[in-house]
Amino acid sequence: MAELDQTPVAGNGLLDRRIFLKAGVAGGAALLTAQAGGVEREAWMKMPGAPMSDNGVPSAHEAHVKRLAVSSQPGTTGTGVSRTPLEFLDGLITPSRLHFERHHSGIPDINPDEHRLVIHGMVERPLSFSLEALARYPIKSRIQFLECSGNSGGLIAPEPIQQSCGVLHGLVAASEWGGVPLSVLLDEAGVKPGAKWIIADGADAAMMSRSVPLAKVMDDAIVALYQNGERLRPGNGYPMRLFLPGWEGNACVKWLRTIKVMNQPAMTKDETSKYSDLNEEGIARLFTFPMGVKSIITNPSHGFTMGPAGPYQVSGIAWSGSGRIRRVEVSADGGGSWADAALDEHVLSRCLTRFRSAWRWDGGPAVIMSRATDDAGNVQPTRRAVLEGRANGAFYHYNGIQAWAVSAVGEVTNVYA
Ligand SMILES: Nc1nc2c(c(=O)[nH]1)N[C@H]1C(S)=C(S)[C@@H](COP(=O)(O)O)O[C@H]1N2
Ligand SMILES: [Mo]
Repeated sequence: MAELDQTPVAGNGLLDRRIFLKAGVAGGAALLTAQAGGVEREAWMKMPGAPMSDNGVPSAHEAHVKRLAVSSQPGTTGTGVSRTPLEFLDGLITPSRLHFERHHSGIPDINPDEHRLVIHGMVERPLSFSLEALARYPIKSRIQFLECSGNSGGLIAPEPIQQSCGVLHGLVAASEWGGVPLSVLLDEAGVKPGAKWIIADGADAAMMSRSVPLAKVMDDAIVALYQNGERLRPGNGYPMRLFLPGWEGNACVKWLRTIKVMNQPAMTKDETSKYSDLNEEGIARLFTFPMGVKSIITNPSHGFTMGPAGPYQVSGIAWSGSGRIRRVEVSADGGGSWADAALDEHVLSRCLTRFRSAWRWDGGPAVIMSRATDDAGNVQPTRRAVLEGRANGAFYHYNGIQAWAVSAVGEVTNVYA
């Protein structure tokens, strides 16, 4: 094993991120004590294994890795959320089965042969597309995040809520989204002069509808048909959804049914009574579209129990609705000092970026935090800065720095630092 320089680079034991370029920092392996002659054959090597299957499922030993805090409002079938279990995941892509869900009136059972996407309003030629017709257009695919504007809203509570990372922050996920650029479809319909917005409607009972500026639509919006290489899952909008890279999840209308081209926003219920941010004077800021720069340490996080004092990997995700993550810093002394984390190889625009730091935990109390900066220069704010000037109870678009406390017995909890 290579000799590692484990001189701290920031307070309370943060080590150089370059340690990840070298092997064996955590030293978790057990020494092989088996006698010469090798390892025993395990029971599962002594009989043929299980057959193939139509659909892959995770190992039964990983059954605890599932969507979290799945809840519907009383008296409804599917008005609520399920959350991505961030603390059990690594890498940047969220498995489709664990992608969070947010439905305002459950998942419609759509027959793809009967479903149509209609483009109308201020266009020369109103058009109607079947799924089959849409799927023949050139598909553009990108790996990008989707985040609900209500994500992390629990962090406005006066006292830190003791819940897992996924329960607190799991309304975010990243997928490879594949679909037809909406600009291609609108060009075909012929947008009339003076048009400035579109109104997107969903085919669910809630009739989710949102106004989106035409500039964004023509820039990079897609009608997504594919998620991680397969057709969308019903809960994520099958057979088609609007996907707006980096913009709040709510505007990414699922089960997309109509696009109306307009010269002004529609001021729908979903963008006035909800998803707008109230300031302390009681004035709502309309349309907070791009999601702010943000990062979360997922491991260790609330509910973890540390092992013995020694070297640990601190890992998490960072993202920004404005572009790429340029930098993530990690602190182990409650923000007193910071050191750059290593970023995984794939640093994509408007995507989750995995970061890792090496930390020598000395076995004493510590507060670990992460702070992201994007390539537009936006720096993730403190919790205090996010809450300043906000109305009481305004919880949308929370992107404050998350702190986890590690106690002297190694228990990890949610704290405000
Ligand atoms: N038609 C429709 N679209 C919708 C919603 C909905 O309830 N109905 N929920 C919105 C919200 S609030 C979010 S955060 C995202 C969630 O997408 P997901 O369920 O695929 O994670 O879809 C958005 N699009
Ligand atoms: Mo949302």
